[in-house]
Amino acid sequence: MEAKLKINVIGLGYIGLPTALALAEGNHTLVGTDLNKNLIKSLNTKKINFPEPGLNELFFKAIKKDIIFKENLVESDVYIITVPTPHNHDTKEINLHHIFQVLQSLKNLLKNKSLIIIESTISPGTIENKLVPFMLELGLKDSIDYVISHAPERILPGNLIHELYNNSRTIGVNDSSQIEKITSIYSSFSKGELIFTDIKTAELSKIIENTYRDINIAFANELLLIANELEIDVYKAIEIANKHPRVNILKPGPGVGGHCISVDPWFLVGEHPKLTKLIRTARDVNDFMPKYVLNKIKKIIKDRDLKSNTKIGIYGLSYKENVDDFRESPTLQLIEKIDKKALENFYFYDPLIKPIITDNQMDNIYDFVNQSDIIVIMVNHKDLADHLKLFINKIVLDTKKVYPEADYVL
Ligand code: SAJ
Repeated sequence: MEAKLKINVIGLGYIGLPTALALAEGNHTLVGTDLNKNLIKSLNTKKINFPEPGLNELFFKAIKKDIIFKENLVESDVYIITVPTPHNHDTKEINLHHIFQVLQSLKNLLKNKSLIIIESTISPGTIENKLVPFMLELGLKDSIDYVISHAPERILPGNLIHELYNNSRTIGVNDSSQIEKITSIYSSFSKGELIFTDIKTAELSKIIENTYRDINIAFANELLLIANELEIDVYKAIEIANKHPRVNILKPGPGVGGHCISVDPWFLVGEHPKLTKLIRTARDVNDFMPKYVLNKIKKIIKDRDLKSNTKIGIYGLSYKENVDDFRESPTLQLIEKIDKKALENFYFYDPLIKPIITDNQMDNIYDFVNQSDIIVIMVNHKDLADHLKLFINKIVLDTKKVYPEADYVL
């Protein structure tokens, strides 16, 4: 039987929490840490605070296995770091602040070759050029006081549990003596293949997965712009093209949001500006889409000779369907582009987003629809299908191609 390890998962967000829960189901002893007091309180009173199919069941299984949730780090054999790595909006550089903070707090807990696994997305070269030197300044030597590995997550919000258990995983580690231990950790729940490589290759592979998707979505979006100019249905053209055995064009839409696909490619652009023409252009195409939605709204108002104070209801604030995450969402990008004065004519509704994140955000779909002359569908939440009948006498712009009765598609 494999050795039982004590594992501290640090950062209990979309990735950290499910990972800690899945690990707790296996043979290891689990502590989940987050500096958000309210989150820890809620977990300790057996409440999960984000909607994800299957997560609740997993949570209660982990509780039975005595998982502990705490605000502080706990001395362990393994530390798995799953804190956010946002990017700086102006310079596009990665912001490692949260990781540095965790490493600093780990200083007095690390013993002979404690294993640190970074699951957070980091740009290629981060461990070698930034984290190892940071640890050295703290007086900690790589491969003596600790060993570091990079095991980027690969899970899709909305299908998180299935992908957590079934996706293959990339694991970057430069010290091969750690492979057995890391295998015992991830194979305790993952049915996917564990692909070991060096750290820098693992860092790059994660970024290019999301960059690949960004470029492909940008292609679909550019096709939409072309087809609209040609006055043909882009969805039909894509459907036909996709019959080719080696063509699989993605779906155009109102833009790309989320903390992954709309962020990670910038790390490459920021660090290799001369080599990333295609990647940069794809980002620009996707970033243009919310503005294109806004232009379309203006055109509808003009073509229909509507008043300048026509009320516009935007359905959807999250970055995609059935998640409550609104980071970098196309709707938030659109809001940034609306003139301050015109903003008072816009209303926003999202059944999954309870905190107030913008002006004129409504929490009742009936009031929202009543207030609006034009409704713009930005996100295809499951809730939408139940309420489409309310839109019947409204002018509807559908950016997701989900409402056959819509007056306009993007
Ligand atoms: N989108 C389109 N058209 C499409 C597909 C997506 O416009 O055909 C938009 C979505 O509406 C959304 C954005 O792109 O705004 C991103 O959504 P997504 O579902 O494609 O991906 P994420 O950001 O939820 O998760 C991604 C995944 N990466 C890849 O598929 C390569 C996931 O596997 C990663 O684990 C995750 O990023 C991450 O954490 O890096």
